[in-house]
Amino acid sequence: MDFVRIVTGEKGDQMTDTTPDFGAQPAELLAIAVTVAREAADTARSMRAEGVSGVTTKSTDTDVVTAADRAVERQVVAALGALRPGDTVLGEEYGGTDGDGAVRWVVDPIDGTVNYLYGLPQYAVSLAAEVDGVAVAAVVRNAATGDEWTATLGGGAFRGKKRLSASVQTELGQALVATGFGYDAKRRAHQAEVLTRLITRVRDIRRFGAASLDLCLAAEGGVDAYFEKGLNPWDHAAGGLIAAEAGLLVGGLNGRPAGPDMLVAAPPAIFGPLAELLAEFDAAGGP
Ligand code: LIP
Repeated sequence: MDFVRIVTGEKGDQMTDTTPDFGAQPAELLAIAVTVAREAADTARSMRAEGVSGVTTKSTDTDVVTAADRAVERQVVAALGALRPGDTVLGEEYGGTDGDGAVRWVVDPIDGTVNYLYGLPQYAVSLAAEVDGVAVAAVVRNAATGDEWTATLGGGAFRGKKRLSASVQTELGQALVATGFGYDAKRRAHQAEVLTRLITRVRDIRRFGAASLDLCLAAEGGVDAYFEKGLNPWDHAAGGLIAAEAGLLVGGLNGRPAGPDMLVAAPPAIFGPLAELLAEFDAAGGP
C-alpha cells in the first residue's frame, strides 16, 4: 500500500489540482470511521466483559477468532452499508463485500485477538477508508482503554485532540523497535533468527501483539520504529496512515511499498539503515 497525498494531489513529482470526487472529503470519511469504530469498540468491550465465546482457529491452532471478532465485523459492515451505501468493505473475518464505489473500507474488528482472549488491554478496532488503494482517513481505537488515534491524508495524526509527532531518532543503535510474529511455527522460527541478529544492533525490542496499536505507539514516539512480516491490509491500513501522518516513513524493503512480505515504519534518518539490515537478514523471506 502506498501513502500518497491525494488530498493535495501530490504523488511523487506528479501534481493533480483537485481532490478526486468520491462523494466525501477525508474529514467526512473520518467522522464516519470514528462513529462506527466507537460503536464497534463498545461491542468488543462489552462482549469481553461477558467472557470470551465462540473461539475457533484459522491458519494454525494458535490463530484464534472469537464470536466477538465476527460480531464486531458484522456490525461495522452493516453500519457502513447504511452510512455509505455502494462503498465496499474488506474485513479480516468475512473478506470483501460487493460494490463498485470509489471508497473501500478496510477493517480489523479486533486487532490483537490473542490479547483479547487473555484479557490483556491491547486490542483495537482498526478502520481505514481507502481511495484507489490509498488510505485517506483512519481510526484505531483501543477497545479496552478507549484510547483513540486518527489521521487524514495530509491532515496530520492525532491521539484524541493531541497532534502527534513521531520519533526523530537518528541512531539505529539507540532505537527502541517494536515487532510481531506470525502464527505459523516455521515462520516464527525464521522471525526469531532475524531477531537474534537484529537485537544487538538496536536499543531494544518490544512485542505488544497488535500491529495497529504498534503503529499508533510509533506515531506518538512510544517506540522509535516498528516492523513486521506477514501483515494483512486490515492490520496496517489505518495504523500505517497514522504513522505516516506523524512523520514516519512507512514502506517495505528495497524500495517496495508496505505489504505482506514486510512493513517498516521508522523515522526518516533510520528507515534506510533498518530496512538494509532487515534485507541483509532476509526478514522478508522465509516461510
Ligand atoms: C495480530 C497482529 C500482530 C501480529 C499478531 C497477529 P490479529 O493480528 O496485529 O501484529 O504480531 O501475530 O497477527 O490476528 O490479532 O488480528
